[in-house]
Amino acid sequence: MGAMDGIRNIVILTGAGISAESGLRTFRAEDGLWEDHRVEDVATPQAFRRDPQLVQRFYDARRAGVRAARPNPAHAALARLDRAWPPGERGELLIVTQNIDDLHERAGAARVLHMHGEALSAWCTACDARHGWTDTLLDSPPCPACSARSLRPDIVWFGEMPYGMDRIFAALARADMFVSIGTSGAVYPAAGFVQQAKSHGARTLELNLERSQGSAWFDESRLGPASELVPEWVAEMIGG
Ligand code: BJW
Repeated sequence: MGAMDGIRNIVILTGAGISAESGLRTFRAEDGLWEDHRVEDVATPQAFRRDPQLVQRFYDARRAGVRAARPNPAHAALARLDRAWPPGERGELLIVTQNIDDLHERAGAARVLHMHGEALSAWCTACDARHGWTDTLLDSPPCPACSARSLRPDIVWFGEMPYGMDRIFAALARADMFVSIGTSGAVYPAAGFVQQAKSHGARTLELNLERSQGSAWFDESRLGPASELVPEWVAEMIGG
């Protein structure tokens, strides 16, 4: 019996490392985003209240970076797996991404949940509507739904509740396999997913450039660039 036999339900967690080879900077590397910015100056609700222009400029730049980036072979491989793993036949599959880029979707993946929000979305704190957004938010444009000038980046900052937690925990409880790709394991609740999945009996695999903080929780760690490791793993799952 092969190592992948008996696996039906898969949960995949992705982080900044999967988009690094698309030219998007990670957070905690020496040349990472937090080298130029203190987390508490740009990624907290307090920062947004204190200096909205600084935060809007930071996310305007991120939005432009996301639009200029292209999916890499790791995103493409996960999209292949998504297509080759139909719910009725093979099992459930969910790509939970901490990334705010849309590279999974642009590679063709459908079952993607953005737990930390999306760069190309704006959220109106007056009427709670969300709008696809590609331009600047710096000049306080009016909300297309209610006209209030209350749009903020649709991003989950520190201290805020990540999106989709009920759906994620339900998927982790049913998972036969949990795979973590390109994340340092520094930020909760995502960093705790491996333990959740493991406690429900899932096999756990990490694909990362270096060992993550939660590395000891994984049954297996494969170290290297996502653009190589992810296509290799997907080929093991579905062939080709
Ligand atoms: C490669 C590679 C290549 C490079 N190939 N690999 C204990 C329990 C629960 C919560 C807390 C807790 N202690 C503190 C908290 C609160 C806090 C937290 O976790 N703080 C920590 C600092 C300790 N968490 C929160 O506030 C969260 N909300 C919350 O907890 O609500 C309450 C709650 C509790 C319990 C259940 C449910 C809810 C919200 C967190 C919001 C995070 N937001 C950010 C910024 C916004 C998005 C954005 O601007 O883009 O999200 S922070 C930033 O870190 C971003 C990322 O999504 C996130 C994770 O980073 P990631 O992706 O791991 O990147 P890096 O750079 O750290 O790592 C990259 C990895 O890739 C490295 O390992 C490289 O080696 C590797 N790599 N190149 C493969 N080519």
